[in-house]
Amino acid sequence: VSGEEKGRTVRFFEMMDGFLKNDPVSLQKDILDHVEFTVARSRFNIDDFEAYQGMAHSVRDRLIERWHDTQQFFKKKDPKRLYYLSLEFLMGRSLSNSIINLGVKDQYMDALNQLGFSFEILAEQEGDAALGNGGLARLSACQMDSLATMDFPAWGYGLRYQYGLFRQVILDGFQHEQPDYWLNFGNPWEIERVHVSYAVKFYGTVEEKHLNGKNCKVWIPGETVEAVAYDNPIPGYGTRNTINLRLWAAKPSGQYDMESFGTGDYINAIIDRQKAETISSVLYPDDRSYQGKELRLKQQYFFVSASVQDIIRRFKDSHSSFDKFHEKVALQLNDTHPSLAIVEVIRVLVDEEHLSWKEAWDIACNIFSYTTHTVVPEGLEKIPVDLLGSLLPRHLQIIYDINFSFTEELKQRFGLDYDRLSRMSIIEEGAVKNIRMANLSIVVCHNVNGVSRAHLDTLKSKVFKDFYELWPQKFHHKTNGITQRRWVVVSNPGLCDLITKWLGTDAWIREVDLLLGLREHVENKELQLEWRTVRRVNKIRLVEFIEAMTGMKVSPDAMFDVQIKRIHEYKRQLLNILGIIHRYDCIKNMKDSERKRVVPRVCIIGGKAAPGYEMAKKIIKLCHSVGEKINSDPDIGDLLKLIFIPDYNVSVAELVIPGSDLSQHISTAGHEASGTGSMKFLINGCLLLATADGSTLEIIDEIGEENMFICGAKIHEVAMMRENGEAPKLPLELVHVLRMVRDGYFGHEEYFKPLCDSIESAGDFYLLGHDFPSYLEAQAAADKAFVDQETWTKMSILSTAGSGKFSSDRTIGDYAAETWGIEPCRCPF
Ligand code: NBG
Repeated sequence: VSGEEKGRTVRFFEMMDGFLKNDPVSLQKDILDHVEFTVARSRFNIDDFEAYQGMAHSVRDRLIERWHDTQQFFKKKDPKRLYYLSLEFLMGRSLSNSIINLGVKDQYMDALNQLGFSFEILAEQEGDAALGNGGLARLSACQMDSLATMDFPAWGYGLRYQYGLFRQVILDGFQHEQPDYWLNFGNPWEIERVHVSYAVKFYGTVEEKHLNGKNCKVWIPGETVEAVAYDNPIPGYGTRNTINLRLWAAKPSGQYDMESFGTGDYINAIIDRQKAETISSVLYPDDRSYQGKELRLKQQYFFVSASVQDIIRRFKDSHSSFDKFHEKVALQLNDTHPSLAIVEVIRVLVDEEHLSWKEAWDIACNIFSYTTHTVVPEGLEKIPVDLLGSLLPRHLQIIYDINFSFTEELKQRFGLDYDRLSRMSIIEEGAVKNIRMANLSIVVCHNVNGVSRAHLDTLKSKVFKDFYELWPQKFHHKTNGITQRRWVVVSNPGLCDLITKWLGTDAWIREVDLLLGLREHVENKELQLEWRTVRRVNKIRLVEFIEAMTGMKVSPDAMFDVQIKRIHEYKRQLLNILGIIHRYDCIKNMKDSERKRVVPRVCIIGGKAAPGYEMAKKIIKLCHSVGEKINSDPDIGDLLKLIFIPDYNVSVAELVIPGSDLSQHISTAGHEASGTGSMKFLINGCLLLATADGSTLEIIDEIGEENMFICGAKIHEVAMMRENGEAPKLPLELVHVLRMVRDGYFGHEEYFKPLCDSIESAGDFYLLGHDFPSYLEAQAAADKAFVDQETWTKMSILSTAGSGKFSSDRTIGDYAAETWGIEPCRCPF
């Protein structure tokens, strides 16, 4: 099947430096060679995009070299490997990150300067790889960076969607979705592996056969699709290790059905086969519900089947039995989306490798672990039994077998407690029978984790209560983290240099706890001044970006108050906007003397709404309508501005975060499993205005509540209010603000009515009414702190200093030691 790890090794381990030289002259030659021969443009007439392509291909060569060295080394050492399965990876751009991690940034800068190109302009040519929706997808990208940097023998597996997350275009304040055909101009960061491909089967029937003295199940598929590998090298920082993210693309199978080709309808037969490609064509743009869609299920199985075949093939290359499989392989499920991998492993081991059920079961229970990102039971993924049975008939049998043994175990343990049995069963009975993918995952996985401490509490007490009672030892939390390489070194070079200068070392880029050392200098006036200067430069960069995107000029003297994330009712962008209306209204009613004391604000909101999520789309429109009113009000001037940044993505975040003063993370307590945006702001020295939810609670522990602006009901209070079912009386300020919206102060009163209703007459599920006063207080406290720039700067320095815990290096270190049992395997040269 594969040639990638076969063939002769040509004295690999004796070569110290690799083939490629990294001095500026060699780099120039490589860039120009690629422009001429890879991009096929004349080197005498190169535009920025072609120069970017030439440069990207030269970087790619260096990545490939290290990739080869790393894979050869892993193969020789044969360590236990981690396979990270995720249907989503939000990688963003690769150019800057790659040259930084490869340690060749300065050399490239010199090379480009001599060629007369600006690195910044070339970097701007690259589009984002947006093969994911939101937090879950960016988390997997950060974790890949840490896995590589920490030398872990790991692979990522996912899908190579042809259309990534839609582009958000705003017309008259409304969100429109445009397809992101991101591969249009080629993708220099991937390597197509035509020789690494696997047949993935669908539909058909299962037959009983008697083979080699045993009864076997044989799956006769009705359709076969080919999965072709595309490898995306992920370079570690400060190491030669470069690991792999292997993404699968669907292609028509090489096996021809002579029947249909024989009937004379040659064209239609080909068109039919071509449909296979649709499996990997498009990413589902909803970050929460995927229920009951056949194509989605096909995507899940397609990627899982190819990955499992690949993993087993790699293992068999160097092992003749499965005795050591669990010592060599750990599989991590990023949410339940890849959970069919469990069933696929059992199927392959039993039906194709002829292990006994018991052997296959033991292996599965040893190798799989599962991360959940969900906070409410309704958010858990379910697949209709009929759908799964028709698409994957053999897998349905296996799921029933697993469920049978599991329910027997439950009966032994709890007796005939039918309520419990029906709650915990993998099969949900009802008008439509469903498979509960989370239950399947918990039953098999040896380790189930939430993504923050508070999230684990919710899992234990609510979402997986029954399972926690049964297997308390399975449940853990691994607080999320983000990579300081992308989120400081790449995106905030000014701050990066400043930190390195004051710590006297750049070692914090690998050992982030060293940031604590900044605390010693927090009172130092020189540091404070330099800190402010760096932040000011970033703000000016953001001002220019805002002008380019929206045509609005804003003042860098104002406080930049930012909320960027997916638009969701629970994330409460609505609370933010209503707070802005309140601020606007207050300013309008102030006397001139009072206005002098107002801290000017630029409020920035950005994020995408799932295409079918009406309320979220209304929130976007409200933001625009309110913005139009405020921004064009001459009476307000620079005291208040509201900007919506369209098409929020990783690259936009890289620009906005370093230039923000204040950022908002104001989910209704108990609804954000973790939240990782807050961590990116924190490490960049932006202060947080937040509710006590998800990871915020742990940020409070690290930097102290006095360095943040905390508001809103606590998790247990939310639970109590919900239980009591009483709709709290709305505060007068909020009633007034809602009246303005209802009365058409911002136009579109009919369109906005459901937003007002959700608070005033539909029970205010997200408790905007309850939290509004304390939210305003937290905002007032932020204003007050901002006036005293010295205090603000100290809070900012302490935020960065205390952010170490929230590095994905820490998270990955914890997973490696506590869940996966893997060790670093560092390429020696
Ligand atoms: C998100 C949660 C966040 C969490 C990230 C990463 C999805 C589906 N879920 O709270 O909402 O930080 O996952 O764990 O993206």
